[in-house]
Amino acid sequence: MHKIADDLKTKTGWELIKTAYHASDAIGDGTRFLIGNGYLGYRGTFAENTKEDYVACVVTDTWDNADGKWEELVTVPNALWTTLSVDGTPFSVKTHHGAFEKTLDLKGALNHSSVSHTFNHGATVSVKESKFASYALKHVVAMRYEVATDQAVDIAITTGIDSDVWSMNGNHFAKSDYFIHEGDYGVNITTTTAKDTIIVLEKTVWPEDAKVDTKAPKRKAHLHITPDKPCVFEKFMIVVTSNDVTHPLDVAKDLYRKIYGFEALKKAHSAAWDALWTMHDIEIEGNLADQLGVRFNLYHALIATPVHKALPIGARGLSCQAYQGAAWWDGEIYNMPMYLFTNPLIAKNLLIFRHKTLDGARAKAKRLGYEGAFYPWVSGKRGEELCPDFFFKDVLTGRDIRNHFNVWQIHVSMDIAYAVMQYYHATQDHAFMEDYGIEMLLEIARFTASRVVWIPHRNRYEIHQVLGPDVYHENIDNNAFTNWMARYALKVAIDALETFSSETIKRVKKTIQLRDDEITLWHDIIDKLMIPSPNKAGVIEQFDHYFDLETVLPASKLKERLIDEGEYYGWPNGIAVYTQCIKQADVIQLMVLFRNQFTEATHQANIDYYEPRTLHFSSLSPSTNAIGAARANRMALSETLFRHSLNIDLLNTKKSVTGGTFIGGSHTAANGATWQMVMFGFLGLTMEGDGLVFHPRLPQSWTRVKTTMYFRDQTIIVTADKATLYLKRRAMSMAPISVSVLNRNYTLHDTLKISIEKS
Ligand code: IFM
Repeated sequence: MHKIADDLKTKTGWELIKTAYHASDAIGDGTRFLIGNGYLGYRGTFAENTKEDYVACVVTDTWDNADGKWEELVTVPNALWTTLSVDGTPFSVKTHHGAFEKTLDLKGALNHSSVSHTFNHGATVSVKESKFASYALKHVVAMRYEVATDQAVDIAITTGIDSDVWSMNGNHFAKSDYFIHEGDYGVNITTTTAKDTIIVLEKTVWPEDAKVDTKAPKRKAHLHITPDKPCVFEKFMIVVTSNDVTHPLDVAKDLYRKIYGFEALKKAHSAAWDALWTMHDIEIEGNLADQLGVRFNLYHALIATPVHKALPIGARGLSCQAYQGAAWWDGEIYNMPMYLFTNPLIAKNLLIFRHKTLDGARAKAKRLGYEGAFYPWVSGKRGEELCPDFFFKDVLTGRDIRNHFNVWQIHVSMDIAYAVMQYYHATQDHAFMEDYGIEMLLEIARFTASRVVWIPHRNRYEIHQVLGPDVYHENIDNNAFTNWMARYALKVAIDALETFSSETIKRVKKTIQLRDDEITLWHDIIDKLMIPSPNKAGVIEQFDHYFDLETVLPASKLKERLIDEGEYYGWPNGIAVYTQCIKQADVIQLMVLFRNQFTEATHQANIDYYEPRTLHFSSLSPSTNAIGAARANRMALSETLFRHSLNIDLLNTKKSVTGGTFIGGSHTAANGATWQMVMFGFLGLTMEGDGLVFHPRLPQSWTRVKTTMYFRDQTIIVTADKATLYLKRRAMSMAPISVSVLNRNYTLHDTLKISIEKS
């Protein structure tokens, strides 16, 4: 057993094992041991738990606004709720945890827990729970509940549907009616503002000799168990909504009929996960903790990703309602890259969601006096801005703070243009561009052009009053990241106009009524937009006058200035505002996106400058800096930040509740960026022209890393150790791929074995 933390272990890097129960870990463990399938997420709680223990089953595409302020995904009634009593005494993990083990099986995407207790009369009774959110039948969560004993005892199992759910912002059940279906119960819900129908139906499989009282939605079964006759009880929770199908009740009943048992369902689930791991696994030799950390993060990235529909990956995935299950720039910049190179259909889905929400982005631009598509900072289902004007509270005065994420954080539109081009580059999917991509690029360029300002005395365009990725500094001008991205967005729009067939372009131009004078303006902005470039020391200034701000080094020292632990560090008067301390990667973010356009020396100058000034308070930050540091050949720093990022959810290093508000849950950007840290950071992967570039620099302890990637319809197995990079193509009949490794060019026909040893 390899120790990960005091009470966390792994055997093979495929499982996370927790060996002690602590009541205070309820929130963290609910997230750590989460099960999910991109349709729903079921927190890693115990069957007996209730809303006080943060039990939740969060379902995609159920946005509803119950309190008039926050639109969020709904947490549905818990149909797995089950309690046990032994000879009349309630058995609870909270009080009876003699021998305890909780495991997240990453390979099979299941969680197990086992708890045992010796009662006063001498009997030792153990309860084993296994659960999975079926990847094969996305509407089903399955549970196997086993009670074993070393002496004969009478037990009572109570089970039912617990509708008293944990919901962050109001009660979403405007109406909820119980119904009986073949001796089991279901609940038919109508949500508050969306008026969606949600059906939750239980299916119970009792042991043959159970005496079941079927009168109430919470039913009790009495059993006599002996050492050679444990009780095995199975329960299934079926969830279907009117956003999935027209007749959710019929579909739920149909699924009820199709479920035969835990093992049969598990077989199909395991097969689906085997296929997922074939596409996404990264095998690491030499460091078992890193291996576990990488797989744990990939697992959480996968369970957060809807594949059944074009929907976003929420910033907290399906682990809770925090961050509203909405689309943030995280989706394009942190989650999508992995899918680009493993399963581009998912990347396409994420982008189609952005196309579906173009009208919302157009409406936002218009409302604020701009043109084109200004995507929401926090996007709802129709592209409506969900980010409220008042996000944080000033804890010293109790007053709301007007943050401007929803009006000044304009880079989200350009990030989407970047993602469209990354997708196109990786796939050459012309049809996607013709149907969706070009229109998005042109509308984003249009917005960009309407957002720049012409400064006659400087003879240039500038971009004023923005926030870059570092959210602490608001109302800044010429943010390097934003200006670069703006020029990029205009360039790719012009490229699209020049490269796609005139017929397509004519059609799209007509659809969006794009005028030629607009295109002329785009050319002019590309030529004359202020682009912050490296100073003499090679450092790019994050925004105008950033270098004049106070230097506080290391950034962590800033904390000493807090009057109250809960103070917000940013705009307008937070302790970071007049300093160079930043919340998260900003210039480094830019350099990571365009990593091959900067020399190693420039990467070094900037990582050396900015990383010590970065607080890494955003879960997005360590991963980006880890990649930047690897590009800069600052490998020790890169490794530290890599592990910092890996551990965010694994060791639950972030606050779960702040000022009484739940902000816990999985950090899907960090989960998704794990793939990037290995591939873009340690293997130095980028796309260039029609080929791939590698610049491998493995962590000290790694002896080998192996993964499978996908590029332009071809599957490539990538293996690297300290001496060799080994590439093998699966589809030999296709055109060879050009590859550059450590600045030397090769052609990949069948296999390539390249020495990467330092000379
Ligand atoms: O998108 C991020 C942002 O960059 C920092 N705060 C949290 C958001 C959601 O993850």
